[in-house]
Amino acid sequence: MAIEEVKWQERVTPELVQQYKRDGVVFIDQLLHPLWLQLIEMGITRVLNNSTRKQTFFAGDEGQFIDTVRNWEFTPEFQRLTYDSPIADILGTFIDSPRVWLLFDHVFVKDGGNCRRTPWHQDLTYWPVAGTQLASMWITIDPVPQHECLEYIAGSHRETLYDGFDPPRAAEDPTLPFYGEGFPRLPDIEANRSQWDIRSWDITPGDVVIFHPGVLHGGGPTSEGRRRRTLSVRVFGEDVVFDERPKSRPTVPRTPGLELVLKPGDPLRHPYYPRLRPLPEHQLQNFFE
Ligand SMILES: O=C(O)CCC(=O)C(=O)O
Repeated sequence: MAIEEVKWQERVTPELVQQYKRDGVVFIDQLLHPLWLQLIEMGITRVLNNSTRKQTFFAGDEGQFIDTVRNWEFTPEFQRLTYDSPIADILGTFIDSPRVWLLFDHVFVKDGGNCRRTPWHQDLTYWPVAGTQLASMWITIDPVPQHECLEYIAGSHRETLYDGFDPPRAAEDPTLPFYGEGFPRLPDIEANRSQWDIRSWDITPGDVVIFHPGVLHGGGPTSEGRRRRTLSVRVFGEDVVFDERPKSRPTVPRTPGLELVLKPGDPLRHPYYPRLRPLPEHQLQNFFE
């Protein structure tokens, strides 16, 4: 008998979808089957061994904080995950879009000693996109106690979009701007935590956090002896369009040539963004025929 998939349709209720729209973030326990976590672990291992696109934050610190984006093209485990698992269906339900495209995959690893907090930021600032149908699923394959969990500010996706933090200068000041133009500078949230509606959870592998890229989030430090390996799967739906960002820095991930094909306001359709739902024709072949 085949192993049973998690019945995600019973867990993703209309109330939860409403909560996502209001808060921009929801936590769902044990939504992903352990077999998908195995696939993610294999994918992260391949990425760490192969990717040349790694960025290290806080250079010189004892702990390592690596982030690497868009490894999907050469990570078959991530392809199988995004085509075969219910992740795209779940995110499609939250963004209310029958068609779902992958914006990109994003791996974060904190390892080898104390690792600082990820600075507060909104992902949307770094991406050349606009629209409402956007969501990321943050998946950890290592347990994360609440005091080391990523933190989210409920409702902030409906407020100001700030400039990003600047990864190479994050140790100096985590509010130093990424572009330095076009957006207001990040507020010092750490200095005034009580003024913000901060959410976080104790996380066991299999639990997920689904969040809107306009939500302010940060945190997730790791202490001595702990390792945190996470994958964020970022998707978008039908109303998302190409949008401009200040020219002072490239957007994330780098997409050379995109602006030669798309102008601001054009639907975000490009080979950079594979469609996950409905499944593309080449994924529908019957391998048993
Ligand atoms: O895992 C982290 O430390 C950062 C995650 C994050 O910022 C994201 O998924 O957008």
